Amino acid sequence: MTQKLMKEEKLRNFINGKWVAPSSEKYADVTNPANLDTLVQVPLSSIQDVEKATAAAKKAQKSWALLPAPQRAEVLYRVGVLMKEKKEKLSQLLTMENGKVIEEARGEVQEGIDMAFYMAGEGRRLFGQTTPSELKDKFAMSVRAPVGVVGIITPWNFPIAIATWKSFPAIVAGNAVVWKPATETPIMAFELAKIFEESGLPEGVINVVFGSGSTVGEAMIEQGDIRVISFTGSNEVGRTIAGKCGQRLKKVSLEMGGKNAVIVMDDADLSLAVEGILWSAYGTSGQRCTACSRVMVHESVKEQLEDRLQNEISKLTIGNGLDESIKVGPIINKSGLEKIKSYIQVGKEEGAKLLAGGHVLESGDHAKGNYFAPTLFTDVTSDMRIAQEEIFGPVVSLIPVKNLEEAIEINNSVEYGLSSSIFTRDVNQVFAAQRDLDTGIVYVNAGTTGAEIHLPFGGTKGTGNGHRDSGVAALDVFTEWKAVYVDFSGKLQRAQIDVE
Ligand code: UN1
Repeated sequence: MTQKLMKEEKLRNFINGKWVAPSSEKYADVTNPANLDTLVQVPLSSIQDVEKATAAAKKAQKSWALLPAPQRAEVLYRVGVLMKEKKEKLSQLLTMENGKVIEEARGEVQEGIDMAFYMAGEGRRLFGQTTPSELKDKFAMSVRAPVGVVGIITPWNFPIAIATWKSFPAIVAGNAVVWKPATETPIMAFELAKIFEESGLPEGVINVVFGSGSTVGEAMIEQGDIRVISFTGSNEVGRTIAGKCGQRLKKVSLEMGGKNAVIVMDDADLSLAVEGILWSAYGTSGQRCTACSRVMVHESVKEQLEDRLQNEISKLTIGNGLDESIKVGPIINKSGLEKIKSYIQVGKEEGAKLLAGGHVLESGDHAKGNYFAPTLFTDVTSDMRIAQEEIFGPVVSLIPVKNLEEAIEINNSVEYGLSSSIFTRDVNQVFAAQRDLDTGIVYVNAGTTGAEIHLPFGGTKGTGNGHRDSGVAALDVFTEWKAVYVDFSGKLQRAQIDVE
């Protein structure tokens, strides 16, 4: 099926501007989760490939950083134009390798295009600061300096958008990149690398090494010349990376899980709330860090909300996302499916009431892929595991609450703090909620998904370690602040001492 869109059967690493086979000569199959067809083979690279990529990046970075930032930005601008030209092809390939429905795939590619143009603009800003000196005839400023070689590790659930959130700010700031994409979704990385090549980006500025986290990811952390690791993925892997980077005093930016909630107050526009919940809970089959998996509903509208959600869930079409009429695509792989299934059992044992779904879809066309029925539990209490742990699938837990205070307390009781939302028409509740919800992203009268690329993306507590992807905040990950003092007095002035 990919034949129409790409001719390669085996992908290659992209190192120093060349397409090269992994030195291990090992490959794994990449499977379309909608029908289990094999799409391509992805290299399982070895440590040597990471070493080569790092050396190439180190060599390329110096002259790349000397190129004026507006010129670096022009390359990114061309990347954006090329992505725009190839948007439909990229979107179709994305649906094939990841499973998300075509409308969402187009949205994700658009996120990458937006990021290219946004970061291209940043090449003419990269603002520093001037600060008055305490001494006469002395000028003081803070400028952003590139870190050098940076390592990025990207997940399968947003294989192109998240890659752009990390690589574009890195590049515009004058860094060179070693990039390990997820082995489940290497096609987006391959296509983006081709676009970089076509855009005229000098060789070695971006290097793509495909392979496993335990070999390629670990080797990246081991490389002394890689000064930053930016990772999006699971909490468990993120904690391991943080530990290893901490040992080596390597800067690390982590973006991990979520247990995101929608709050529905008694004065909410219920139709809007239902739409918001459906879109953010079952879109991407719940496989977003931002996906809604809890709904705190005011007890006075609980039954109405349950009925409406049940009714709408029954209308959701589930299948191969290339078909424009499909609303919910497959789960990425069998182990994802098993994990979701196990949480259904947990929810039942904990005493939650199942209102919809709760099973794998195995008949007809669904038998060929990894499909899970959109699921709704109700009468959930906040202490249940299904209300605390990230499931990463289309499973929502309704938790009845008495007031906003209780809803906020429950929202904040989980280990994560990525995204939250409130549906209400009361302006006082809006402002109280945006202040008190302990998450990096808060929505009012919208679901928990749909972050825009020019705002900071990330969360509090177990979601990350205080850094942010995208937005201008991303530059903080990929630059060092340098304080520069220029003394034009012609004499040696001693700070703190020669102050009159
Ligand atoms: C993710 O799930 O890791 O806000 C990224 C959103 C998307 C990005 C999600 N723009 O849902």
